[in-house]
Amino acid sequence: MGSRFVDSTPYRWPYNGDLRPDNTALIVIDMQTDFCGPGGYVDTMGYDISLTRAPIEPIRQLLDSMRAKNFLIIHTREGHRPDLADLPANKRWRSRQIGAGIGDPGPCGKILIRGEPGWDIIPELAPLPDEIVIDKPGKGSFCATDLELILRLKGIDNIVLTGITTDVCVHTTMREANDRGFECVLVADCCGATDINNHNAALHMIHMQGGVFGAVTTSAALLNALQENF
Ligand code: C5J
Repeated sequence: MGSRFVDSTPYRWPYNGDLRPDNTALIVIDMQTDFCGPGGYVDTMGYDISLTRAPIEPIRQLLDSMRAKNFLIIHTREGHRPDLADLPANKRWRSRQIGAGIGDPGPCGKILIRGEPGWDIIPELAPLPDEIVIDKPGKGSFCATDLELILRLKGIDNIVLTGITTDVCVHTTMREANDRGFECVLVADCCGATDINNHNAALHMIHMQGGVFGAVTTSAALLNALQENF
């Protein structure tokens, strides 16, 4: 049992107080133009990108701090191969129903396609050259990727989750990580959804059953714990 905790709900995180730079990773999920930039996938669907842009500055501050303290930093990007071989037909069909067909041309190039401008991580949160970037075809970061192998090889027990969107890719990744035995915390102001009620509901769900997928904190509480302990 360690003694380094972050103020969080519904319990102090991590459960065992064993918070160290060499057993804890920060994951920044899908901070791509397609999800938070003008002309990207989310914008083309007609959603308010101010909601998905809100976490940019809090994530930037957290990245600064966790980079300086030598935590493992991992970025993810949702996207598909240019030949669309990894794009399920139903995912494409559904995106076309809302006028933002994955693989179709848009203001930021082909929507959600690897290598296109819209698929890039936004410059404010660009990965450093030595940071790990996981390309994923789905919502969860563990599906059809080498994320779990990398986390195990690096000795990671604890995962700090940030990015967009709270209710889709962040939640799916948190659930996948929790089922694999990782101890997860979601940083509320470092996440955003296309609908504020969905964001709030996603946070609420985590609080059930004593923290059914882990815990919820804020960047202020996490920065404070990092400053006090490392
Ligand atoms: C979605 C994501 N919402 N990154 N992707 O389709 O949450």
